[in-house]
Amino acid sequence: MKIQKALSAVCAFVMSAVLLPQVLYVPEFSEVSAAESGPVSYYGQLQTSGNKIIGSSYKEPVQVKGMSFFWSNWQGQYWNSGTVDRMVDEFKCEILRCSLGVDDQGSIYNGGDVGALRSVMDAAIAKDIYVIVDWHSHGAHNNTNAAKSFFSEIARDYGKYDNVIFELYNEPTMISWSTVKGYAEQVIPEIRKYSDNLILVGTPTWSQDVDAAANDPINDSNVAYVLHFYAGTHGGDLRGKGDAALSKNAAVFVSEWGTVNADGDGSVNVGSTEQWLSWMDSNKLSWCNWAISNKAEGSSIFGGDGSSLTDAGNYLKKILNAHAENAVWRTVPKSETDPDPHTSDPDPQNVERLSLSDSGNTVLEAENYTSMSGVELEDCTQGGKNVGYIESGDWMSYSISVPQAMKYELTVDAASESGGGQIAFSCGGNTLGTLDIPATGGWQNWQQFKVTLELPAGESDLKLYTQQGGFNVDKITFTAVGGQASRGDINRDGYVSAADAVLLSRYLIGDAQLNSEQAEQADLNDNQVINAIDLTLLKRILLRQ
Ligand code: IDC
Repeated sequence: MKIQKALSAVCAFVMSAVLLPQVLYVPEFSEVSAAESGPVSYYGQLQTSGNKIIGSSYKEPVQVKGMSFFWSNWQGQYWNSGTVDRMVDEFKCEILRCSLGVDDQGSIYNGGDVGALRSVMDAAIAKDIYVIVDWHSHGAHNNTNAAKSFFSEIARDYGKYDNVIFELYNEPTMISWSTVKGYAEQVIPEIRKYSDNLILVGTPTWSQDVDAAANDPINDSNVAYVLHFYAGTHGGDLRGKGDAALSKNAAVFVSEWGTVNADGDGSVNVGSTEQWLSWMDSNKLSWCNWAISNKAEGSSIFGGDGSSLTDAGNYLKKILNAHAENAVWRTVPKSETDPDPHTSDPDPQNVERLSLSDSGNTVLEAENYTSMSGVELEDCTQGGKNVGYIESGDWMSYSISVPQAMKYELTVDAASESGGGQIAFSCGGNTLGTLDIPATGGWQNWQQFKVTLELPAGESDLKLYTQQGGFNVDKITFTAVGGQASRGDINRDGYVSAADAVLLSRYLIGDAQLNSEQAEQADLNDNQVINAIDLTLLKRILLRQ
């Protein structure tokens, strides 16, 4: 059930609320409200959860995709509600990034227009999409006070909208992470006076060194680190930095990327872009593409006439429209993703019985239960699905077939953000053993936990009952212990060999007696009867040997 994760989100919210000053500002300007139903009313406020970003009302990883406006001071003609509507309706953007032009000394360019920024933000809120307020500078730390007063004002007026994301520093250049972090630590409290929304922090080397940030993270519960790439220039090395940051449990946000070269020009590099897109999809990284512009350079989505689409424009429209085909908020009714939709238990599935190998490994995918109570499936970072929302009293049942009664070591791939829990394994009402699952630091931070169980022979239902929740389970690997049978050594000479088959054959025709220890070895399927089936099982073991 979803209570566990909802609780941790509530705790995160309460904790961040505690850090807020006592008096929350009540804005005086006229309220903006969503005229349409879009991703924001579905997912809610974006929040970091381990290395993922989830929604306050959708507790699964959220990935939103959209476009970035160009420097406001140079392409102000697009900073209006007409462009926002076109980006949402035609391009299917779920997020827009407002790159407010700020010079290298950290001051808003003369042409920069905060009024236009506000009208774009209002239009985005009306369309129910996410909107990033980007302090688009390469030298913001040179004027921290300007950033502080700007973000304080914007957070005061817009921080209560789930739509709004604050991006503190587009791209620091060749400066240290500690300098950037020092700047962010001064600006963040200005925002936190009014809002606990997601904050994006740019990283050194034009927002590439997310690994450096992940090694020394900012102490705030809702911060993600920014990675920018240009497909014509950057490839696997930069993705490696992203992977390193994710492996340190940092949330990564691609607030700007280009299909072209890092100078913003050149032709669309489809091959490299596709590699980047699939990497971002597999890590559920949200993104904005550069740029809503008609400047004569390859990254502009508009041509010289200001409205026709360039190669980059057509390509981005295609990518964003394809994403719209599958986006959860467009395809799954909200009622189905609301907390704990399970009203009737158990929930059956049509799954084939799994035959366990008696000599090697057999993998059981946790989602292949035949029935369950109270759990849900979700996308797994290890591939496929995992079982999630497992809480005390929830269970999954699996149809298995065991060639002969023997010990198996079960390796359970499990994850738990905090707390963990305990699984009790049973077959036919008999408890076989229990396994403790400790916290792994994230709902997709998979670790392996082992327990050895003696499984009865033949077909049975293996039940995983949750003594205490909660945790996620991805798969269980069954390893026949020692790769050899724990039965079949009927003459007790330490080996399962042809001599045992001869002894069993003689017993079956009444030509030999077995003592109780030998009889236990002869009852290969552990059904309390020694007959020709046991001889067949024994012969099968011998043939494999
Ligand atoms: C570029 C514009 C270019 C402009 C330049 C000014 O495309 O026309 O002359 O800014 O600095 C980034 C930056 C983004 C750049 C873009 C392309 O965030 O502002 O825009 N880029 O160079 N980082 C990597 C590439």
